[in-house]
Amino acid sequence: MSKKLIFPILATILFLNGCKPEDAFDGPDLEDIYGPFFVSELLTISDESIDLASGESTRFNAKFSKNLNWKLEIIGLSSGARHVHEEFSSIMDYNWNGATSILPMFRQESCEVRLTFENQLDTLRDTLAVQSIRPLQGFVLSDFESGVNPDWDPFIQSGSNMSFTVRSNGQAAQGNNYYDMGGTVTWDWLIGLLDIPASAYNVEHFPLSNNPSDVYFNTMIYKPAAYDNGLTLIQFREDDNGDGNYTSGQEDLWAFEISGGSDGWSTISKRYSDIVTLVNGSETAPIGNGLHEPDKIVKVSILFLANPASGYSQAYLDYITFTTGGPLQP
Ligand SMILES: [Ca+2]
Ligand SMILES: [Ca+2]
Ligand SMILES: [Ca+2]
Repeated sequence: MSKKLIFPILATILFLNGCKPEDAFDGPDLEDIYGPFFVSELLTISDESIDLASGESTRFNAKFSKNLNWKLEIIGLSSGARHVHEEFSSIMDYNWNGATSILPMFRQESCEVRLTFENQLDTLRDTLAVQSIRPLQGFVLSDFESGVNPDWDPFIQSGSNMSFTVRSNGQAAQGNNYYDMGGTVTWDWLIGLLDIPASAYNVEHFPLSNNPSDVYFNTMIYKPAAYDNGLTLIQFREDDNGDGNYTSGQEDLWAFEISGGSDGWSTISKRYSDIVTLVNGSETAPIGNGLHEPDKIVKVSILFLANPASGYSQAYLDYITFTTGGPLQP
C-alpha cells in the first residue's frame, strides 16, 4: 500500500479517536516498517583478513529497503567462537574489533559471516579470516600459552586422577592452551592450588592502580557438564604495612568463590573493591587495615575445592588478568 493511501485512513482513525491528526507523522515512516523487504545494497566487509593482534578491525555494510531487526553473526569455523550483533535499522554500518560474545575467543581461523533478518527467509553469507588473536588486556598473570610460570608455587594433593596441568587439545578459551584442574581427594576439600606471587613477575607488589574501584580481576573458567561439585576460591594477600611481605592474621586477605554456573567457558570479572574477607565461605570482618589496596597485593592464590564426599571434580582456567577501568572484554 502506498503512503498516499495509508495517511488519509490513519488520519481519519486518529481524528475519530480524538487525537490530533498531526501525531500520525511523529512515528517512523510506515512504508519503512510495512513495505516490502529487500536488500538494496549487498553485504560488504571492508577487510576480509584481519590481523587482530595489531589492532585491526573490520567494517560490515549493507542497506535494506526498510527498518527491521537484523542479526549479524561471525562464527569461528574451528573454535566455534561467536560474535553476535543485533540491531533494528535499515542501514548496517558496524565495526567489529574481534570481540567474542560467546567463548571460546576467536583463534587464527576462517570464520563464517551470517546476516539474518527477523521474519524473513533471506540469509546473507560471507567469510573472513582471522590472521591473529586479539592483543592481551591488562596485567596478565597467565594465558598458559607458554606453560605455567616456573615461579608460581603449585600444591597438588596426592589424590587420584589428579590433573593439574596445561592442556592444548583444542578446548582453550583463549589461544591454544588452558590449565586443567581436576582430581579426587577423599580426605579434604582442597584438591590443589596455585600460589601466584608478585615476585614471579619480578615485582614486590602487582603493578596495579591504588584505586580499588578501577581494578578488576578476571579469569575464564570452564565447568564440565558432568561435574557440578567444584568450587574455585580466589584469594588476594595484601602487604598493608609495605614491608614487602604478607603477615598472616595481621594483613588483609580478600577472597571470592566461583561455583555452579552454566556448563562450558565463562568469563568471571570481579571489581577489586567488591571483594570481601571470607572464613569458611562466609563474609567476615577484614583481617588487616580493612582497605582494599590493589597496589599492595603480594600474592594471588587460586584454590580448587570440592566436598570430599562428592567424588571427582574438575574445572579449567584460562586468561587470568587484572584489568583497569573495566572488566576484560574477551
Ligand atoms: Ca590460553
Ligand atoms: Ca606486610
Ligand atoms: Ca589493605
